[in-house]
Parts: sequence; C-alpha cells; structure tokens
Amino acid sequence: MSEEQVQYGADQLQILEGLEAVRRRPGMYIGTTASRGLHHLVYEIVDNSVDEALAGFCDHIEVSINEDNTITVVDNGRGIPVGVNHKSGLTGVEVVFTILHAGGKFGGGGYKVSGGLHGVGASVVNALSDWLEVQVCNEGKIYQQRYERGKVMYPLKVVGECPKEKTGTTVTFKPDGTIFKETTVFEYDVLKQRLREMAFLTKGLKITLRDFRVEEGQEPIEQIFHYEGGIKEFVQYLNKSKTALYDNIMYFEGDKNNIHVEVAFQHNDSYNESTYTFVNNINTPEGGTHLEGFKAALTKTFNDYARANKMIKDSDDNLSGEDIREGLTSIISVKVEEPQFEGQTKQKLGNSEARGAVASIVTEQLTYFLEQNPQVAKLILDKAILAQRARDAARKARDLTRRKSALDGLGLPGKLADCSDKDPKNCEIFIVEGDSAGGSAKEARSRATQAILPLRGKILNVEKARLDRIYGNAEIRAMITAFGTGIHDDFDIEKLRYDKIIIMTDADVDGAHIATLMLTFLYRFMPDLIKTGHVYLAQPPLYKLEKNKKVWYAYSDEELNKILSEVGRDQNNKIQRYKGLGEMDPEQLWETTMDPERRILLRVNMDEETESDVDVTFTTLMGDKVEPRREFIEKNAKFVKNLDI
Ligand code: TSJ
Repeated sequence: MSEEQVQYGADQLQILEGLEAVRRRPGMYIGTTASRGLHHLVYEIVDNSVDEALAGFCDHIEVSINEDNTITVVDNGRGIPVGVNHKSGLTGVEVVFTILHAGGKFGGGGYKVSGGLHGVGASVVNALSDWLEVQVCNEGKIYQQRYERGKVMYPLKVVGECPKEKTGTTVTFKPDGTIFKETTVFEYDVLKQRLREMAFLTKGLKITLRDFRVEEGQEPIEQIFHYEGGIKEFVQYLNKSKTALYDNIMYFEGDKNNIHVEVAFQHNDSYNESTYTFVNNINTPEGGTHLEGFKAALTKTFNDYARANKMIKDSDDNLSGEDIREGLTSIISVKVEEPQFEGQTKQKLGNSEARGAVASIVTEQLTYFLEQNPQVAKLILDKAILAQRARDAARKARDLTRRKSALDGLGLPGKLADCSDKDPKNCEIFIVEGDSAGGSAKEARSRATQAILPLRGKILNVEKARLDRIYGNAEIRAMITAFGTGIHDDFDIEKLRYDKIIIMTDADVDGAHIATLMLTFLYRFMPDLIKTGHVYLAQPPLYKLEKNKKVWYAYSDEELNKILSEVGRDQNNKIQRYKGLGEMDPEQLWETTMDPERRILLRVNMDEETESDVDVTFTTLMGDKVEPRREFIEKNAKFVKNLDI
C-alpha cells in the first residue's frame, strides 16, 4: 500500500473519534496531565514490554530519556504483530496504536500488566503525543510507522533490514506540550523508582534506564535493574538499612485457582510493619483479598506452630496478627487473569479466589519452613510474644488517655492554644519547637484561625520505640488529641480539626531533624494526612537585612546575596542571622513565617505509587544506621516539594 492509498473509511473515522476523545479529556484516561500523568505515558508503553516478558518472550527492556525530552523504549520481544488483522483490516501495530483499549485484544491468554487499573494502552500515549514512531524487527525486516497527535502519517512500511534472529519493538514518542501544559520534562528519579519496582516484580527481567540529557561530551547516566531473586531481593532492598532478625528471606511461590502467587518476607528488629502488595505488577495500596489471605495464613500458621511447640500455653491467648507482623517487611505479588479492583480509589483487589490462593500457598510452605528452621521460628515467636506484652501495656495506656479525655470534655492538651473558629476548613495548627518559640507564636498568631502547639525538645523517634512507649509520650499524645483524627485503623480524616498542620522549626540542622521526627511520626501513624496534602513545613527566614529603614528577609544564602547585590554591599547594611525562631519577636515571626498573605509554606508530598520508596527514605534516616545529617536533609528535601504561598 502506498501513502496515497490511506483513505478514511467509517472504521478509521471511528478510530479518530476515539483518540480525539482522549485528547479532549485526557484526565479521564491518565488521571492527570501534571507531571504524574506525563510519567504515566512511559509506564503505559513499558507495561506492554513487561507483558511480553511475563509471556516469556522478552528479557531486556531499555528506556531512554533522549536529549530533547522524548522517550525511547526498546525491547527484545517478538515484536508487535505486523500482519494484517482480518477483522479490522489493520496491521497489529496500527491496532495497538490507534484503537482505544486494544491492549490484550490479540495474543490472548496469560496475565497482563496492562489489564489493570492504569492499563489504558499505547493508543492513549499515541493520542497524547506530538508524534510517536514505532519500529518492529521481525523476520529480517525493520517495519516502521509514524503518528502525529494520534493520526497515521503513513502505512506500516519496511525501512531496513535486521539480522533474522533479532526481534523486538522500539517506540519513541514526544509528549504533546499542549496537553501536558505544566511540564513535559521527565524526571529521572521518578522513572527510576517505578522501573526498579517493575524489575523487582519480574524476576530475571533486565531494565536499563538511560538519561541522555547531559552536557556535551559526557556519558549518559545509566542504571540497570536486574534481579534474579525478584521480590526476594525487593525485601532485601527494603530491609537494607535495618537489622534483620535472621538471615533467611522467606520466599514462597505457587499457582492455585488460576492465580500465580509470590510472597517474600523477613523480620527486622524494628517495630513497624511494611507490607507492599501488587496485582499484575500494579501496586494495591488499599490491599484486598491477597493481603487478607496472607495475614490470615501467617497468624494461623505461627499460632499453630507456637502451640504445638509449647511456646504459648494452652491457657494463653493467641498471638495477634499485629504481634506476629511486628518488624515484618513483606511483598505480596499475585497475577490474576481478570483482576477486579474495588474500594474508594479502585486500588483494592476484590477477587475472592485470591484470598484462598495466597492463604493456602503460604500456610503450606511456611509450615514446612518453620519445621525445617526451628531457630528462625523461635526468633520470630520470641519477638511476637514481646510485642504482645507491649501491646497489652499500650492498650492500658491508651484506655487511660481515652477515659481521661472523656472526663475533661474535649480533652485537648493543656499546652495547646486553640483557635476560636470552629470550622476546620478555616483553621491551621502550628507545631512549634520549644516553649519560647511557642510563646512568640502564641502572641504573633491570628487567634481566630491559628492554633499553636508547642512541643518540648526533640520528639520521640517512633522508628525506635514500641507502641507502649509511643503512647506514653506526652508530646505525641498532645498531637494525636489536638488533630482529632485518631491513628492507624481508627484514623478518620473527617475528624481533622485543622486544614493545615504546619511544622515550624528552626531553620538549622536541629530544626530539620525535629521536622523529620515529626514527619516520621505522621507517616507511620497518620499517613493519609500526608497523602491528602494537609501537612506543611513553615519556612522561617535565615537573615534579616536592614538598610535605610527598609527591611528584607532572606530564606537562604543565595537569596541574601541576591538582595545584597541589588541594594549594594556597604556599611549601611545591618544583617542579622537568625539562629532560631526564638530570636524573632512576635511581630517578625508573624511577618515572615505565619502571615498567610506573606509566608512561604512547603507542602509535604507522598506519591502513593512509590510508597515503598518513601518507606526506605524514612528508615534510612531514622532507623538504626543513622546517616550523616547532610544526606538526611537532602533526602528529606526530595519528598518536600510544591511551593504553596
Ligand atoms: F504497545 C506498545 F506499542 F506500546 C508497545 C508494545 C511498546 C513496546 C516498546 C513494546 C511492545 C511490545 C509488544 N513488545 N512485545 C510485544 N508483543 C506483542 O505485541 C505480541 C507479539 C506476538 C504475539 C503472538 O501471539 O504471536 C502476541 C503479542 C501480544
């Protein structure tokens, strides 16, 4: 077929309408046209190659960010079919790129990444690209087709030859700047997180990521993700900055009810549980039946073992699931042919057969493991028994605080200077380091809408304490009662008493440490507060410059230098370096840090899709192996983004 022969029949018109719909309402297909949606385009393409790997025909995927911010994805799979499909009269390639929801329409069978929540397919990427080019290597020929804003530029044509035994698909695309108005610049680190996760979840698959946006003469940045151990290595990675309780990483795998199940886990000596669940390589942050099956099997198997081996007495209570999972890092990954997603954000697996499949594989293989490794079983059960005792103590402490708060009405902490407005939407609370800064803040604040809660010194590091100590900590109890939401399973965002929770600490290293301790607490106890964007960091200035009765505040050294170069460097300059919030008088604190009209706040972000990485960040910072301060601040800055003025 020559180019002139491309005619738009009824079918093609319908195709165009389909892709036009994507361009008209991109949000419907990729959620957002902000940075996150932009990066989604890459995952949509890569998912297709991962499907090919899951089908057993591909073991290497290369992703490149090119100099001009286009993306190239190359795999060594069978190549998208180039033959003409009888029903549509189109080549397989054209079907994939021009028909909505074409993913999985041919080839049939098997589990598909692209069948899941985000699997909107390559045609959506095509529709949202300025241009897209695909090349397929098959039977010694290189086929090529190009599209612009979803429209076919020429029929699939042969453009060259390749070795007969070489097969694969190459796709290059340029996101459409008129759709992705906010940004069309790809972030290496964002792609890195997801691609690494993909590699962990698909053992044996090698994913290479390259960034060619380097200065002339420089080598491109390159990282290779390749894990023969799959999710077993994922657990090792998540536990790398913690102290493992034993050397083994348990890894169980099997097929049941037409579901492929893989789980891997290992305890560390911390008190936190980190479980990440996936369905067809897609994160399920709300859990679901696979998680339920895992938890049920773990609880039952350990209790059965403990009773059979007289580690708990007949008259004693069973260990709770939480006791057994204290300090547990686990990955649960299932592959389901037709996943059903439920829940508020459709991120919870609903297929009931997954519960039984996971439970039976874990019960069977864990029972065997414990019999073979009694010393590991003992380490885990000893820890769980300690956890049970601590939990009993914590429950008593918590009941006490509950009863107390029932007695004194609202039960708000004594140190809280609350605001008078009772509509949470108008209100904000400043968590302030130190009583003296707290005093200034109380004077400075706008009483109607701003509440102040001063905290004394450094708050407890919740990464290093068991629940009983955490509940016993006055500063933490004060925050919990002031916020009103409750914690963990009791958490209810509807009860939040303030729209903004603003952490206000000194602009120095200690202040940053305290802020991180608070963020760690919030992340572990009320992660939804962060996810829903209610948590902020105040930005007090570092310098005050006075000159000829005028005043400037600078929030960094660079800013001070900039102001100085504008006003001139001479002896009329009076520069004050603030060592802490306490050095500012209430007026200054108000002007620079608290006044909603003038202040700068940083909103704390957390991307749910790469939650496992936030976890790594926190534990590296706050866990046993304490990193140098500087590194900690750098990492901290990574998830503190989004200027909000
Ligand atoms: F979808 C896509 F265009 F975005 C895309 C697909 C992008 C990239 C980089 C790779 C792929 C892709 C598709 N890699 N491998 C495949 N394989 C197939 O499409 C394929 C090949 C053969 C058969 C068969 O049954 O013979 C079936 C399929 C699905």
